[in-house]
Amino acid sequence: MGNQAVSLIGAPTDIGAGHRGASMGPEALRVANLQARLKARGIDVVDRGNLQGPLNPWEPPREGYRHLSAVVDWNRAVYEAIYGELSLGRLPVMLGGDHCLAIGSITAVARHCREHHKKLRVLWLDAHADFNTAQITPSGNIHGMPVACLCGMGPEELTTLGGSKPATAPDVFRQIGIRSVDEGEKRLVREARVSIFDMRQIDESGMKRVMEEALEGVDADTHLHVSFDVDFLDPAIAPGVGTTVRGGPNYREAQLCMEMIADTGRLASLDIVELNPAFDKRNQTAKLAVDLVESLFGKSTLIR
Ligand code: 6HN
Ligand code: MN
Ligand code: MN
Ligand code: MN
Repeated sequence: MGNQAVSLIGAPTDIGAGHRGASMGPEALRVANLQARLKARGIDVVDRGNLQGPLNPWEPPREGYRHLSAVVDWNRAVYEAIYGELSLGRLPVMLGGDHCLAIGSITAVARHCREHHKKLRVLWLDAHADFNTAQITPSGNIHGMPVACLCGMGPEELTTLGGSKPATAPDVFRQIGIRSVDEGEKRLVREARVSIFDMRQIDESGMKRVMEEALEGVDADTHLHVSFDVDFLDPAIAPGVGTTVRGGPNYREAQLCMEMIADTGRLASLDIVELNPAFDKRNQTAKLAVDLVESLFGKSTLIR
């Protein structure tokens, strides 16, 4: 993995979230030394700075969506930036920002995969399934909807971001760490047959077996995208998120998850989202996220 070229792209917004503060995520990751820590691994890392978009007007939902037009603006910017980096042959790391931005990043990744005849696999590390629609959302917050949008269920402006719809299909996703799914959302993920490795399964089978299954079929033709929602982690070690849910992976389980992804050698794009410094203590969650991202880029592989 030594001669990879990585581009960091900040998307400082909380436009799709239910709490303010994820807009500070990119800076918190920089303060936690993300770039230097990856550089120390021998990786060429360029920080492209921050994308720009509308401020958060903090309005109530309209027709099931909060801030839809601003969410579209931000996702267009993310889509263009991520697609551009992939076209340069670089590995884009989107520093969110809330999880609605994965609509833009993964739509770009899916287009890149179509153009390069690559199979796409998305590992969705999250406490939540993020498969809500305007009809079933309990909040109207679009960060609870990106997977549905990517699968073609959602507002036209978001489902057609990359030109064609759907951007991708449910079978590319493997969701890991899930422990909070809303009632209507449960029915939808079941109907769409999204592959979900929930916390119950991690408890029963262990992270090792779960990751083996989630990575099954990943080969030389696979583009592996990791969408890392920091609320995946247990709040005891990662308090710096807006939507904590008890009972997530502990430090070693999270490390093993990242290490097993690194072992595939197929990581080709990454989102780090939902980090919320307003809820954090002394930037500990950002530091932990950086730690885990180092493992994702092979840090622990060297000692074996
Ligand atoms: N996230 N399921 C809840 C909702 O409002 O739709 C929470 C979503 C959280 C989304 O953490 O990326
Ligand atoms: Mn490529
Ligand atoms: Mn999420
Ligand atoms: Mn989440």
